[in-house]
Amino acid sequence: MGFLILCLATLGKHEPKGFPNLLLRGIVLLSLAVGVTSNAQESSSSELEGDKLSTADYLRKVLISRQNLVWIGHKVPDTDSVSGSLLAAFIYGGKPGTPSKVNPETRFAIDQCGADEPKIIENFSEKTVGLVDFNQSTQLPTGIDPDTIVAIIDHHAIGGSPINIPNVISIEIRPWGSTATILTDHARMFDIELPIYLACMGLAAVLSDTVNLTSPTTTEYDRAYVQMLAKRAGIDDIDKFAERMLMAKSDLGGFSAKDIILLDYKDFEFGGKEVGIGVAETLIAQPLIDRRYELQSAMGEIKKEKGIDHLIFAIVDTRENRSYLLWSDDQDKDVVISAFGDHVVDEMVVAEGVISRKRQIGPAIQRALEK
Ligand SMILES: [Mn+2]
Repeated sequence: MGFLILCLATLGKHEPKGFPNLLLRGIVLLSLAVGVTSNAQESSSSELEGDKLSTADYLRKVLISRQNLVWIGHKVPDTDSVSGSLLAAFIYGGKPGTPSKVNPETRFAIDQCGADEPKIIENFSEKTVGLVDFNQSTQLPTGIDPDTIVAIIDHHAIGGSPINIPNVISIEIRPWGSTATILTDHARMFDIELPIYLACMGLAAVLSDTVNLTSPTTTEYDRAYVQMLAKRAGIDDIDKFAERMLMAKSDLGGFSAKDIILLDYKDFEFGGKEVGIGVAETLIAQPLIDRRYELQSAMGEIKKEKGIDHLIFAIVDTRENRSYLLWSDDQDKDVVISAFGDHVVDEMVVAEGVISRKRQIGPAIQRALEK
């Protein structure tokens, strides 16, 4: 049984011209391929003597032959998870899908890009599944048997409750700004030219996840691929495209408080506690701030329904670069204050410079709960 670790030292030849020589610094790029029966599509030793096999080559080799492969993102979809599933299916075969209805921002991107509406997939029986944009069991769409998962392509921390997968599978996690950036890199490694609509969806995903390249999660790779994708998509004014997308996301007037909390929501496990974190990234925070008491009471209801230990909601003001943290009871208030300090204004903690759930809000809450 072979045990093959592929480090992408060969990636260098694929770097764009003038790409900073940051090559693979801090990139977790590791594909483990172990010849367990279900995954035994290993190269024979003679095949290994030719061109060096990159992670993406290996993934492609393993995945392209999969029957009934579907690509799916986290339970509550966002633009990156939807675009990630479209990109992965295009590169690796299989079908794209979303576990539930797409959010207003993704809808905007689909319309702008002229993409096909991704199908909602709820029945995963007889399917093999590739996961994009998450690795936590708390975010696994209902009905996916971990035994059927064949790959994970992601840019999130392994965190407190990674999916318990019985088989050894291919996992590609890079600390980049979006899953779409990673998949765009894969496409380029294979010299696959993305169709215009898909370059446009990829662009929307990078811009969404990195808040137009301003989030602390942004890397040079995200910047470089944004330029490349925008060129391919024929989008000259990237800032304007990002702004219109963020505006589409900001328009939450027609949503109930409960919907707003659950629109961009993720469950986590920190310090043995079940923790829900909802965020609303917005360019116009005031209407949401005005609804804070309504939001707080909806949070109390959701917390009870889900039976979770903590529920935190953040109004993320991407224009002013700050977040307003909300809670629904004293217990959660203590967590927020311990995580973000005691700058309490109108029953909210205002956290200056905090805009990323992944890099800032989640880790701060995790630290507070694991103290
Ligand atoms: Mn993402």
